[in-house]
Amino acid sequence: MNEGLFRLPRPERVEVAPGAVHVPGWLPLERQQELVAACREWARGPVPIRRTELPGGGVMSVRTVCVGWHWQPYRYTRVADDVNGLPVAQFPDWLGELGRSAVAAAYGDDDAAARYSPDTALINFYDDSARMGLHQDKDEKSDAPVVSLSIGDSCVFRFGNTENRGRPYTDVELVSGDLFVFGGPSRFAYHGVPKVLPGTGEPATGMARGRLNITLRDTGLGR
Ligand code: MD3
Ligand code: FE
Repeated sequence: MNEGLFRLPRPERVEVAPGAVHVPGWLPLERQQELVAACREWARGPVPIRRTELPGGGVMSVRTVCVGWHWQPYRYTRVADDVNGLPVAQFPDWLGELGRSAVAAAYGDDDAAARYSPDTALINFYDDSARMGLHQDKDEKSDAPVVSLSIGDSCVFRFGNTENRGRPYTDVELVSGDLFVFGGPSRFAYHGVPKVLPGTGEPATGMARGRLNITLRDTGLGR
């Protein structure tokens, strides 16, 4: 049904839970292309993109590179002592500006946007089989919102509750160009990516395959 004939309309802004706002198609194609190019550079170094090793001996299926601060389970450092011992790339001013526009678009609150000052970006690359289990992000010492930008293949994003990994949760399809902001009561909710939908991306973004997710955060660790 509906295949190749129509595209269902996507709403402008959906508040999935208090403080959790999905803005479909927020990033124009040119902005997606710029981000893909920037992420490609960061993926080369100074700290190359890699699968993060977990303290329990596991290895994450997504590949991650960080900017501003380096995340390792379960803390942020300036130097990637779990990879090659080098300091991560600087967090550029333009990325903070992008974060402020994102908060303004999601919340329609110019004061919240002006106050938003992320100091780190975590960039995750998903191949066809990569996933992220349900988890909370609580290594940041700030309750500032997390801004998430998706590029490339679509995925199923699972947004849960703040209590546990179980129900209730809501599954949302995240498409290339989508923005999601998680603040307020949603900042410490469980969330994950149960699957990527291979081949759904538009190669013109610069992503021939796979999915890229960029999250902007304030570590609360200072400059
Ligand atoms: C809700 N990344 O890097 S982005 C992560 O698509 C992470 O790569 C997923 O979860 C990804 O930690 C999901 C959406 C997201 C990111 C951070 C959140 C949702 C969040 C923090 C708090 C609540
Ligand atoms: Fe997360």
